[in-house]
Amino acid sequence: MLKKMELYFFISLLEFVITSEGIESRKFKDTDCFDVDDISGYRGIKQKTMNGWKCQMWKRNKPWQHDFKPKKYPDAGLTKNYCRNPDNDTEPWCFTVKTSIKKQWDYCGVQRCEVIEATPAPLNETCGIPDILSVSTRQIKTVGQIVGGVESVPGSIPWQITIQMKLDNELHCGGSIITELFILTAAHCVYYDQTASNYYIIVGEHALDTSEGNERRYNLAQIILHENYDDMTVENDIALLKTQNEMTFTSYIKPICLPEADSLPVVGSTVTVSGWGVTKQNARPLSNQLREVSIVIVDNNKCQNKLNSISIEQVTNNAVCAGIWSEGGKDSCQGDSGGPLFAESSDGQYDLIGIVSWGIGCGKSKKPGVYTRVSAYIDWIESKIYD
Ligand code: 4AZ
Repeated sequence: MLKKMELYFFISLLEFVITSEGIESRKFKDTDCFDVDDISGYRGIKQKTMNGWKCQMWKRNKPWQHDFKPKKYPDAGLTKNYCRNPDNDTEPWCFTVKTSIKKQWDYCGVQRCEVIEATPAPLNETCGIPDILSVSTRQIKTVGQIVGGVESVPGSIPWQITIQMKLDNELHCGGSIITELFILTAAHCVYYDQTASNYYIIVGEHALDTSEGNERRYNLAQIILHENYDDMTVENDIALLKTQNEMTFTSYIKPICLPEADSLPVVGSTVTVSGWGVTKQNARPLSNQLREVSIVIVDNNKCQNKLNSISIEQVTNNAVCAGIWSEGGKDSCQGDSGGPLFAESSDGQYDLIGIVSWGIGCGKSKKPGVYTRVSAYIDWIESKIYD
């Protein structure tokens, strides 16, 4: 007779699930749910409570001091900030990072294995947490010689991808992983050739000319351009790429979180932009290694006033400008387009703030780079992903 765990494994291999609408094919991991007969056995990667609040790291005492430490409960799977059940409660739970409410913890709403529903994997379920850390804390990394940047630690920006054209196998643009099937990039990267089969992407990449063993290549099934992309003014410079196969996440391949819809990046806050673009304006070749640079969010009105009168491309309220206003010297440049502008949020996860879009030259004083503001397009992204 099959033992229980073996039975679940067997069922998950079949990739079928019974719902009220009958039997549907659906890929799910056996860790998507918890087993009522092994109440503390959930080892999935949900890291939010049922209200959507992020979980506190188990080994930390901030914001809440507690006794459920990995050392004290070595068999409870208290890894990172994953929902767990070390005290044999009725279902997995976690302490929350929310300090504005009295409740220090809450249930995560993990489903029981028998009643799992056939819904697509939600956005932001687990995202924006690299396994591999950057050399120094990104917020304070303001020096270095991308333009004016530094080489990234391989794997420390696991959402960064390259878009290549099959015609020449050359790097064409950057992009960011947001789910197992979707990449977010700039519309101008794929506007001139909208045939999905002419492109492929590489994930887990660092040095373009070296096979380091972490890279994977995926073909594209679909290119979804924003309907209102304007190639003259470069407004709504956003596109989704759907891969033919689900990407397998590893330490080198992970999605980034999307910011809260309609949130505005804080003027003066530090953000990071990364890519294999040129390190000087009009200076080929591209960078062989992935590079990154820390820059600062510029006031949108100030940016519009400065750039809109001297450029056909237009900064709108759906864009965000970033750079080092007076000095210049740090910027994205040719080849970085489509790539991520990202920032660590208060809960320690990285959010995709912007998409490299355009600029007047690179690294010039008072000419910050212009990025598509991702928070302005959350509804659009969700409508396409859950289509
Ligand atoms: C480009 O040509 C490009 N400084 C991208 C970003 C910026 C400039 C140029 C921003 O792809």
